[in-house]
Amino acid sequence: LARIADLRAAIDRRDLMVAFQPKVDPATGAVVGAEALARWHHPADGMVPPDEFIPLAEHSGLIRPLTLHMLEVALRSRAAWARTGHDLHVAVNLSPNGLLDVTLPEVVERLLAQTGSAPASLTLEITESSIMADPSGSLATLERLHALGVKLSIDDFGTGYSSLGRLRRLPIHEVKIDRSFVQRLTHDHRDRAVVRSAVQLGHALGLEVVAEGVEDAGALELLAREGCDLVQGYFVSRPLAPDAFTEWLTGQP
Ligand code: G
Ligand code: G
Ligand code: NA
Ligand code: MN
Repeated sequence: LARIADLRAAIDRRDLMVAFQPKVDPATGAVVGAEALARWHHPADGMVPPDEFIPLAEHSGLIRPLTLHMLEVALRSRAAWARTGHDLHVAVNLSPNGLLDVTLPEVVERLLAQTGSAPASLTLEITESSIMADPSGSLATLERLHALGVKLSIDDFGTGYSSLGRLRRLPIHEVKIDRSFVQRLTHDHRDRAVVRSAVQLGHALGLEVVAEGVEDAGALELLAREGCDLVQGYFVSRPLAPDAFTEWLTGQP
């Protein structure tokens, strides 16, 4: 309970930090976007991992203010990068019950206007399992977000059990191949087969395909060869604090 109060205070005081991890084109190395990841530095206990505080936020009614904070910081940061000539998109994660919040599309629309952001410069990452949790409820929200021009991405793709038929009917722009298939790509021919068919399936459905968890040069090279559109992972860069991310961007071609 003390943790919940501390998390609420951190969100209210805008103390929740955002780390950014770049998404790059594996064929050219060009930086195309960045994913915003929440970071919480607890005043007494130090860094609390998101795997702990995101579920806590979900169960204590704090996920909505947390998500709004992430959206606001992500969009403001994106605007600042654009002013220095780096016109990237920014991705924010939605929690499983985020899609059940019927006010989300209005809130997103307002934040886009306030930060002067084009809707297509925002990607919302949604896990496969959260869509399956309430297919009809989440579809309505997804369609309204899609109508705004915001891009939708299926995160952790391949770990859920969404049918291909359902995937085809969702108003999504991107699938993000789960890192469990990408991390050992160079060593495991089965993972390579999974990644190859995920890229082909995504493209056949007109989607962009992103691979996360790229940890070595071999994986990057294979993904480029398979025609994967974007890659993300420690080999390119770890998630970086905002200042470090800006500095990293400056060093890019
Ligand atoms: O890289 P990292 O350790 O930050 O992320 C751990 C998990 O927490 C991932 O599943 C990631 O999607 C999730 N996560 C990180 N930031 C956010 C956030 O702002 N909102 C939600 N819903 N999940 C997040
Ligand atoms: O997809 P999701 O939002 O769950 O992924 C974000 C998580 O993945 C974050 O915890 C981030 O720190 C982590 N991550 C990012 N790149 C890599 C990587 O190359 N390897 C591993 N193991 N984790 C990564
Ligand atoms: Na994500
Ligand atoms: Mn993921």
